[in-house]
Parts: sequence; C-alpha cells; structure tokens
Amino acid sequence: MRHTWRWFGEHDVVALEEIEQAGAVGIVTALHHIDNGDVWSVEEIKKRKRQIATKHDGKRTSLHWDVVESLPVSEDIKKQDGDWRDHIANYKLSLENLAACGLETVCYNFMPILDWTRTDLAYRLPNNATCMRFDYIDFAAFDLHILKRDNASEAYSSEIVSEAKLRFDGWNEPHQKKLANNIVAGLPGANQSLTMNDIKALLATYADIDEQRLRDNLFAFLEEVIPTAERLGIRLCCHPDDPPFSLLGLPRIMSTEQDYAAMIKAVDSPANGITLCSGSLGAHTENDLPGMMKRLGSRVHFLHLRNVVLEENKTPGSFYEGEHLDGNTDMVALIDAILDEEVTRKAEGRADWEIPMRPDHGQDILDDLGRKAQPGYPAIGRLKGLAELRGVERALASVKGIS
Ligand code: DNO
Repeated sequence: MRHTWRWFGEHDVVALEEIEQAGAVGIVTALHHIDNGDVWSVEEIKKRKRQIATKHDGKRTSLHWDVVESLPVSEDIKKQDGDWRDHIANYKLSLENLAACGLETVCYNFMPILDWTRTDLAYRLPNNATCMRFDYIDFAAFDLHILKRDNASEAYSSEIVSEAKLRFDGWNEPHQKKLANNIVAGLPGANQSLTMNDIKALLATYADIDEQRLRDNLFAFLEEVIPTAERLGIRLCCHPDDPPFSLLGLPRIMSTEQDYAAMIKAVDSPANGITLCSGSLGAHTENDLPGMMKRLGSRVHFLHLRNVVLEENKTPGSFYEGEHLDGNTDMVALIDAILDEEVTRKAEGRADWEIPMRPDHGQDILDDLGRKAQPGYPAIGRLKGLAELRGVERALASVKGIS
C-alpha cells in the first residue's frame, strides 16, 4: 500500500513536517475553498502542489499529492436540477486540469445534503481518549424535536421515538445547539456548512427523489464523466455513505456491496472505481470488508482504513470509532486481501498496483487532546493508526514472501 495522509491545507494544525515524521509519503487533499460545482483551475491546483512541496523554512518536503479527496459533486448534479449540466461540464474541466497537473486518483461521494455526520465529536473512552460517535437515538431526537422535520416519526420505530423524546426532554438549550451543530455544520472535508434553515429548504428539494431516482442520477453522472476520466488516465473512486443508511428520510445508495456491484456494472470502465472505506462500510452489519476487497478489489483505487465498534446490543445504528485494529472489521484479513490484490495487479503489469491508503480518522490521545485538530483528524491518533496498519502489512508481506 502507498501510505498517505489527509491534509486540509495551510490552516491544518498538523504540519507537513509532522506528516513526514509520521511515515506517510503521499498527501490526500482538496481545494476546499472552491464552491461545489465550480471549476478547479490549473493555477489553484498548482498552488496547492507548491504548498505540499514546501516546508515552513522554505526547504522541500518529500511529499507528493497522491489523491484528490474530494472533487465534490454538487447537489444540482445529484438531483439533476438547476445548473446540473453546467456543473457536469465544470467537473470534466476540473478533471482535465487535475490530469494536466499529474493527478490521477479522484475521490467523490453521492450522499444527498449531508456528507459524513456524527452526533458526538469527543466521546470520552474509559482510558480518557476521545473519539467520534454516532448515536442513533440522539440523531432521531435531533430529527424529531430540533429540526422538526415533517413526518419524521415515520422513519423510526415507536421505541426509538419514545426514547428520543425522553432524551430530548432532558437536554438544556446549549446541549441541543451543540448536537445540532455537530450534525449540520459540516465535518472536515464536507465543503459546506449548513444552517437548520438550509437543511429544511434542501430537504424540500429532495421531496421527489427516491433511491431509484438518485441511483439513476449517479449512473447518468458517471456516463458523462467516466469517458473523460478514462481518456485522461484518471481513476474516479466513489466514497461510501457514512453512516451507511438513510438519514432525514433521504435516500443513500452507496452503502453495501450490492450498491457498489451495481455501480461498477452500470458503467464498465477501470476509471469507475471504489474508495473502500472500512469505517463507513463497517458500520453496516452485513458488509464483509475482506470479502468485498476480494470480490471488487480490481476496482478499488483508494483505501480508508479504520474501525468502528458497533453498539448493536444497545441500539442498532449506533457506533463509535474504535482503534484501527479493533472493531467490526477484521483488519488483518482486510490487509491480507489488499496485499493479494496488489500481487495480482503486479502480475498483470498494472501501473496502479500500489493502492493509496490513508489511516482514516484517529482517536484523540496524548497531546491531541490539547491541540484540537480537525474533528477526527488528530496527529498522534492517526500516527498510531498508521503505525499499526503498517506493522500488520509488513508482517503479512513477510509471511507471503512479498518484498
Ligand atoms: C470523512 C471522510 C469524508 C469523505 C467524503 C468523500 O472523514 O471520509 O468526508 O472525504 O465523503 O467524498
């Protein structure tokens, strides 16, 4: 695997020098300041490349921009509404510009309105570390009593509705505000910060969009952009829904192996690929990550390795972000399948045999607790994850006789 690290640009409190020390060789980043739907110009892309290559003291880093995460798909494209045709033309132009600057791997997602979301950004663990958590009942309480979405109760069982009411009744206003902010304000990389009114207005625009329609719109988007990507030598890779189930009554269509199999079949090109995020997909009890890697591996262009601890016994749908090796995904088996895929690619002579991987998220530990990096993206928690994942990789490679 090629070890990469997500960096949010010059305002990231984790410095490039630290990323080098952590042992990463590649950078994953995006032009977060450009509005969704607009073109990424060659000038802006080159500027980011220069930033990645330069340390604070002006010397060169050893880091290379490996993956774009994400080139966002606008809401208009997802709905085939408003300026969607212009946005598709802009998307193709951005791909042209990225290819002209040497970028080959481009991640995106197709989640309506909300990108990834959590209810708690600093859930305290018994050892005093903190991590991110998604509590299904808290989310329902937000939906039913803070957002007050029309017909929201139809989305939940009667038990969840009454538990959510009990919880909500026990919250003071600051607590309600904090929860709402965690959910709607946009986590790192989401590229947009929404207010409650924005969410309500956006929800109304999705009234006629069910799962089938959203899937048709994804496939239509891919039919447009994949030929461009293929011609440019760009590998697009779709990130899964996080969490992998419907939220706020909205369809989510990239949550399971079947969803990915259907996407790959719809537009059959090596440029139409997958971001295998073991944390997002692992929050769905039925997803078998090592199996997915074995069956869909040839199209996996980017890996996010992390683990979630499901709280199924307490509440289905609730989970917290565990240490990288412990949780719902058998990480050793997953890395084993990844190494096998790399061996196959090498034998086939594929130039992209080495798959970029980033240690996804991390718990806040040690000095992270005071540094306050972007939620989910602390320096030491991720460094620990990367070190553990590399250890497993090195050990398995040695057993397999891979150099
Ligand atoms: C969360 C991230 C997501 C991801 C996008 C991809 O940590 O994995 O924000 O970048 O969903 O488009």
